[in-house]
Amino acid sequence: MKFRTVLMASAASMLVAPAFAEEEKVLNIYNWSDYIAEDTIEKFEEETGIKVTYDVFDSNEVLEAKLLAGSSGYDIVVPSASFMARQIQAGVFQKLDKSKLPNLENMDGQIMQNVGEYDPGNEHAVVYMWGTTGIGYNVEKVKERLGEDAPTDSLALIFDPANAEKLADCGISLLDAPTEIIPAAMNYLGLDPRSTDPEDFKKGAEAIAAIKPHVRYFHSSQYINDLANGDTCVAMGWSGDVFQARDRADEADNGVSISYTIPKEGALQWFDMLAIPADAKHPENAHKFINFVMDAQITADITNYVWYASANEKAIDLIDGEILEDPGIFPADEVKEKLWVSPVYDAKQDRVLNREWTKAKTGQ
Ligand code: SPD
Repeated sequence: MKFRTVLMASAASMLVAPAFAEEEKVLNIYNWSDYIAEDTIEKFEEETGIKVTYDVFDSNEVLEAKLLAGSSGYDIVVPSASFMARQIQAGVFQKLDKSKLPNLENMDGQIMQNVGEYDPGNEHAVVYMWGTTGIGYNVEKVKERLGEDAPTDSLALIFDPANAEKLADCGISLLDAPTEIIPAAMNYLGLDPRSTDPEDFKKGAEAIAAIKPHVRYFHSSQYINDLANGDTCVAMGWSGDVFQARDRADEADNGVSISYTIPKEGALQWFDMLAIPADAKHPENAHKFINFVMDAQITADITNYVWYASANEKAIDLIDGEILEDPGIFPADEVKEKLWVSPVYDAKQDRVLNREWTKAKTGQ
């Protein structure tokens, strides 16, 4: 009897063995460019012995295309929450095993609850960093062209064609991000930036087409260096990226002074999420990485390097005062009230947005 029990037990353990087999010590990460501290990956590798391959992107659309095609080969990806919501519906992600994420307790409960709108119960992802989409500008060059009263605190700086024309020679860039720039243009026009009415998309796109002759390019990462080097002077861009541009200019000591504003009309507030694709080959290692990033010191180091806000409550005391006190990174409550979060566009709305975007970019 005893022998039979042992046999059965060992047969059972053979059946479940693959689930517990130790993963090969590798991890494939796909994150936004300019979005991690210099030593984060090295520290993770040292601590865990896991070898990381780290690739970057600068567009939610590019990430989404890879995820929907399947077999991306990635174990960790970082979609923005509004994109992640529909990717969850498409079955792209696996649920997190929260027993492997003890550092979850470090996260800001309010922010996690807010992103629960996109992922009920925070079952599939945790917040990596968050930020706003606002205006980065070269203080001197804008002043030279628009005077002391240049509306640097307003979307009119970019979307008023008269201003855009005066700034054209020093270079305006817009993010290549239809779900962000069309709503910003709608907001400039006094429309609800969260509207999903095709007519509103069209009006927003027409406002972009009106300034298109004065826009040097649409791109979502090149503007960091261009602003820093003085090669462009206004960018509609992501908060931390503009602060990185300012930092690079300061380090180069090249006389370029960069500033970032959240427009007074309001701005998009977004959350980028750490998630594990359903077909990830190394989910154990992926959980180790997510837990590692939620360590207060590690996430504070990232914020201190990339100038994006952390959603980690325990990290707050470890963040540089200069960053913590900057209203462009951690906005005051009255500014927060003017921020909006992106709706989850369904496939049809997404098609209309993209069609209008193409028309605006090609000036049709
Ligand atoms: N360079 C890092 C940029 C991260 C930007 N995340 C974009 C969120 C867009 N909604």
